[in-house]
Amino acid sequence: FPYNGRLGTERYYSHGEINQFIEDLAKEYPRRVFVKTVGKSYEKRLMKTVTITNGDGRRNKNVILVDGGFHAREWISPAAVVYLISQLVDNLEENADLLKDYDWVILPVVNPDGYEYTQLSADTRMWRKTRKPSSDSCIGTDPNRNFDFHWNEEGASENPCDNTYAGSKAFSEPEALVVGDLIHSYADRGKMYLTLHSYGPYILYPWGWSEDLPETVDDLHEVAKAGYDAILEATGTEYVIGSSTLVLYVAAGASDDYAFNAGFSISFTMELPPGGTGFDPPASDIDHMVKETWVGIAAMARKVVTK
Ligand code: ING
Ligand code: ZN
Repeated sequence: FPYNGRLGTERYYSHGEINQFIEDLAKEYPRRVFVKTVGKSYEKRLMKTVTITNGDGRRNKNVILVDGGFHAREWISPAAVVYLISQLVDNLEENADLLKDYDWVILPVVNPDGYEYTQLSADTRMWRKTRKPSSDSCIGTDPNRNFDFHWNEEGASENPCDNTYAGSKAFSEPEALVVGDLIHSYADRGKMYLTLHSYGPYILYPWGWSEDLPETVDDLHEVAKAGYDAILEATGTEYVIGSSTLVLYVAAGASDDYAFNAGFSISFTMELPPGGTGFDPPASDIDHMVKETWVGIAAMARKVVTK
């Protein structure tokens, strides 16, 4: 496959390839696509957002914030984010409604050190956390337990060797802090926050820190249901919708709770379906999985922009 400025769905890509892809898009569409380096991982990889607009030059539109790759082994997440970026950029007319009053700000790989580590060998393939040493003998913190909202209260571990280690303090991990800062910088105009994980299939909304449901649970459910319906119709995959605590387990310090509390009135963790043994869908599954995910995300965004 000669490189045409797009990443296909035939394989998974490295963090460097994904960064190059968004840089190339910004060069190709200098009025519509903007790349910004928003931080560095512990191992000094550059964390870049891509902002996709319709190019009308209007400032301070509403924002839909999307990220992927929190957890190293969940490779289908960055793959789905890459596909979403291509869809928004290449199908401007079809998606005009999604960009008219909204800019999309996207961070494809939140945990690049972990993501690269899982690409090293079969032995490291199932790594979940970041890569900063957290004690003499153990490495990594769960970035999705490291946010400064009810941090470390429930469903997180204080043992640095555990997969859900919350960190030495809230935002001890540079990667989580980058996402926290992004959430804050868009909080006043942020409408939807979407973070892609695997595996489910679930569309999860707050709260994750307690069994309580937000007062606006009906709004959250309505938007999630739009994604559920669209995916069920397109492929037959049936997602489960609900609060993370009630569908899965209580887990404080996650990014969706943080974004919701900061002002994103719609905030979801989307857990894509399993593949392979769970976290490792074969490359031949990427194409249908990322297309299905885009159908759901587009339907949810459509619900948000017409609200
Ligand atoms: N699942 C999420 C996790 O971080 C989650 C589930 C999402 C819990 C949001 C709490 C809040 O454990 C995966 N697969 O990472
Ligand atoms: Zn995850």
